[in-house]
Order: sequence, then structure tokens, then C-alpha cells
Amino acid sequence: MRETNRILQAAGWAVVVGLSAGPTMAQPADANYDEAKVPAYTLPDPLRFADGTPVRDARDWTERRRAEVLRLFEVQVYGHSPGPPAALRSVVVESDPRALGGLATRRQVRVLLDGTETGPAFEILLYVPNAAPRPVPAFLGLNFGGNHTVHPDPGIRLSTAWMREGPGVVGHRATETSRGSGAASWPVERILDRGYALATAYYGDLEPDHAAGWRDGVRSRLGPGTSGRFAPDDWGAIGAWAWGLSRALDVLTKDTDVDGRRVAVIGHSRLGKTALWAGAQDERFAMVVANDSGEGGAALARRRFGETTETITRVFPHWFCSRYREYADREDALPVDQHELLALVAPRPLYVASATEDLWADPRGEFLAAKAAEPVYRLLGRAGLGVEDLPVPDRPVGKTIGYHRRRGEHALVAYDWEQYLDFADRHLLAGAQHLRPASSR
Ligand code: GTR
Repeated sequence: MRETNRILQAAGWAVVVGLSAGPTMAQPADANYDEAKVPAYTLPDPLRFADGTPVRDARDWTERRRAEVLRLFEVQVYGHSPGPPAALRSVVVESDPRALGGLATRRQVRVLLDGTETGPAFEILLYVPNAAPRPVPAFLGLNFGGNHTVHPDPGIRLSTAWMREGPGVVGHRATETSRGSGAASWPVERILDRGYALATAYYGDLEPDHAAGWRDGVRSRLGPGTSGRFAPDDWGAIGAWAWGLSRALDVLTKDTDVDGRRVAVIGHSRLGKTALWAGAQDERFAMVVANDSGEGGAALARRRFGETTETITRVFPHWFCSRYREYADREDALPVDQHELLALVAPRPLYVASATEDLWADPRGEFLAAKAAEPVYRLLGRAGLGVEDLPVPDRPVGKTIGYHRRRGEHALVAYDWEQYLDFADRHLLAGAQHLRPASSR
């Protein structure tokens, strides 16, 4: 896709709005990109309880330690999210059994979170391959620009929600010219040809991505924010987006064309962080993919390389629970690090990916986190990464934890998808028998 970037200068920061990557990037000129300047650090041991006693076996992890780690991420990093709303209702607002020239069945589903037409809602775009035997495995991921940006298909409903200014967006609203503007990140036909359904939703439906966005998102309508105040460990925007992914999964598990036990959650960048948090909390996700997720995602917080806890909590305070800011420049005080977020996905297949030019996201830190999650996979009888060293560019590695470092910039592109599809083939097709039954959390 042709990249159209706008450079804004704000208080000494370069803010780049790039629609192919979707998101904004804010990078200070003095960020550390020198390995020699990464301070020495010791990672918390996922296989040791908070009281120091060792986790001895799979049962210790599954029944006690996993919950302890999850709670630390809730209390310190992303905040608590509410459970599923009892009144949730979904309505198919459009469908076409012969979409994309007959390749797929398209359905657009409005998810009414409190069951009413006027309450908080978001919209799922679902394509199911017509040639594949039902029920099919699926990829589910949030998008940055509205469902209509993932493909030029004129049948996709144009989003009416607030969105960041960019190509085809006027006055923070999408126009017809923005159709397909994010298509480079969503090789829809290829995904369908490989036998997977694709479900996506606009993250801004759940919460507009800016500091005051919570007022117009689910956090002001459901859960603690309805009182107008958030406690230090109440959910942030990543929590709200991740919660939305679980609600989308609620809907997909009821769709007879989709196999709810074989849904992979995927996300790029801030939405990669979101996919990880969704997959960590909601064990119904059969596979988790974090593309260039960086700080607050797969990258180790203690490795001060590229983005740091200080930067991310200053520039994007709304993403996290407010307590997380207390760890700015104090990562060693954090009782967890991001390898333990990855470990929460175990024993399910997990894919972490980096890009060579995406130093802001710290590719090495993403790899090292995957490596440090491996002991938990091993304890649960899975092989994990299976390699010791950061692989050369464009060489995918891994067993139950996949990893690659694509040559190129911060983006989700066809190469990345090819690796995820291959990985899904290995884990969601052949290994389907070891998947958990679909159940509510
Ligand atoms: C950047 C942010 C990163 C990453 C990125 C994105 O500005 O610093 O953590 O999430 O945005 O979402 O593309």
C-alpha cells in the first residue's frame, strides 16, 4: 500500500501518522539504540511463586501460579476488566453468501454490548471461505482504520465512528475514498484460500485511541469508568480493546460456520499488545499472534532499548492502568516482565514477530521475552521456541512459540501473514485434538 505519512512536530517529538502501519509513533530523539547501554537486569522467574517457593509441576502452574501472574498484570500493568455483559446480543446487519466473487460468505454483525440499540456497540466483519469444510478455523484481529479499510469490497459498511485523520478521513470521519486503505495489512483472499475465516472489528468502536477516548468508549458505559473515576488498577484502553476481542469471540463461538475452539487472535503494534493481553486473559483463544508489539507487548520492559516504560506511559497513559506509570524508569521494581505475559498463553501456540528496522519495538527484547517464556511451555510439555539465538532476518523459527524477524519496517504485511498461516496450519489443523473445549471464562 502507498504510505501516506503526516509529520507533526509536537513539543520536540516527531509524531508520524502512517496508515499502512495504522498507528501513530512518537519517538524521542534520545532513545537508546545501543546494546552496550542496555542496563544489566534480572528477570522475575515465572516458575517461582511470589513468596519465593518454586513452581514444581504443571499443576502448580495451571492451578496457582498462572492466576498469580495474571493478577499481577491486572493490578500493575493493564488493569482489571469486567466480565462478559449478561445482556450482550448480536444482530446480523448484512450478509452475502457470494462475496468477493463467490470466494467467501460475508457477514457483518453488530454486537450490542448491553443488548440495546442505543447502548455501546461494535461491528464485526466476517468472511468465511466458501470452499472450506465447516466449521472453519479463524483469525480474529482489530483493525486501525475501520472495517471498510481492510478490503476495497464495496459491500463493507463504511464506519461512522471517530477516527484519526489520514487518507480518506475528513473531520475525523471515514469517507468512501478510505475503502481498502489498510488492505496491505489484510491479505483477505489469501487467508480465505488457505481455509481460514477472517473476523475483524474497528478498535475505535470500543474506544477512540486518545486520552479522552474513554468518554466515548465502552469504559464510560460498562465497568468502573461509569462513575467517572478510575482506580489505579482499573482497565485502560488496551484492556477495553482486549475485552472487545473476547466479546467478538463470544459471538464467533455461536456462529456455526466458525470453529470457536480454533480462533487465533492477532494484532499489530498497539493492537499486538492488545492481542497478547486478550490471549493471556481468555484461554478460549486457541492461538495468539503479536506482530511488532514492542513495549507493553512482547518486548521486555527491563531492557531499556527503543521505547521504554517511561516513554510509553507518558505518551500513551490511557493505554494502561494508571499504576503502571509508577514503574517509569523503575522497571526493576515491576513484579513481572513481559516474558510472563507470553507465558500466560502457554501451552497454546504463540507467535511473536519483529521487523529489522523496527528498533523502537526492540526486536531482540521481543525474542528474549519469547525465550524466557519457554520454561513454562516446557513445564507444560511443549517445546517453546527450540532455538537459542536471535535468528537471521526472514528466517522463521520455533515450535509452540514461533518467531521471525522480517526484513523491513514496522508493519503487518503479507510475509508476516504467510508465517502465521503456516504456523496455524501446524497447530490449528494437525493439532486440533489438543485444543481446549470452547467455554466461557
Ligand atoms: C507507537 C508506540 C508503540 C507502538 C506503535 C504502534 O507510537 O510508541 O508502542 O504501539 O505506536 O501502535 O504502531
